[in-house]
Amino acid sequence: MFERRQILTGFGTILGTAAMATILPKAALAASIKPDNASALLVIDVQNCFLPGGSLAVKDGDQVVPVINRIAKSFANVVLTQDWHTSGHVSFATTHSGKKPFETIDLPYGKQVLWPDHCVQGTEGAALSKDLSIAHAGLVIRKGSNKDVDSYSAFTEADGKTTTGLAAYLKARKVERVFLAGLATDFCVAWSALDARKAGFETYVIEDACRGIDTQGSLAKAWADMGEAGVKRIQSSDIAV
Ligand code: VGL
Ligand code: ZN
Repeated sequence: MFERRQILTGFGTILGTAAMATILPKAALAASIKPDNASALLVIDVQNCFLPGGSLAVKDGDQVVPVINRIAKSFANVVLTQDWHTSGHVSFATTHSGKKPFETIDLPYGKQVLWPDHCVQGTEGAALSKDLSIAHAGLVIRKGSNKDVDSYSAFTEADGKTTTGLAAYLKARKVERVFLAGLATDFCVAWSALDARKAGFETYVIEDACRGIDTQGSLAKAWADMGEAGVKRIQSSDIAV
């Protein structure tokens, strides 16, 4: 199933990584991952608030949609997530007098970045993009509904203990590998990927199917943290469609 890695490792030991790229035929590099029944695609927060024109728009966020629609066809198991806050949520700058978006505060569970109001339950901004086309998705997880606790992760709230039930759902369905796509790379995608590793899943982030917010070095830090945790960074072209 992961021929690319095996090929790279084989050549790498003999020739070193620099030589590899030049001698490997392109066909051997393309689309070497074939999702099976033990694979799930997690589509993180592709919601209007995070798309151009939204209150917490991620740059080029809309560009992930066609990529996700294409790869989703290869997955029997797809889970969608929605950031789903109360009004007056603790993560909103407007909830804290004198605070502006992108400042941070200390909360009982740790540092919290403050955001513009976004993804309020039942609003148009919280709706999934109308351009997402994944009718076969089996589950929608809504997270961040606790007024006093944020939840970037699709698995566990920011208190580090309250579960959304996603890991148990995936395990009940015999999923061993998760692939992440969506918004934003450095917050909800990264936190979900790190928790997927903690829950014991083989974890892949599909870089070109994600876009980041990148505030105060968050994007570089997210990739570093994910790399350290054993999250694999791949491209959508690595997935056989
Ligand atoms: C997100 C910031 C605040 C995300 C959600 O989906 O990455 N980022 N809430
Ligand atoms: Zn949020």
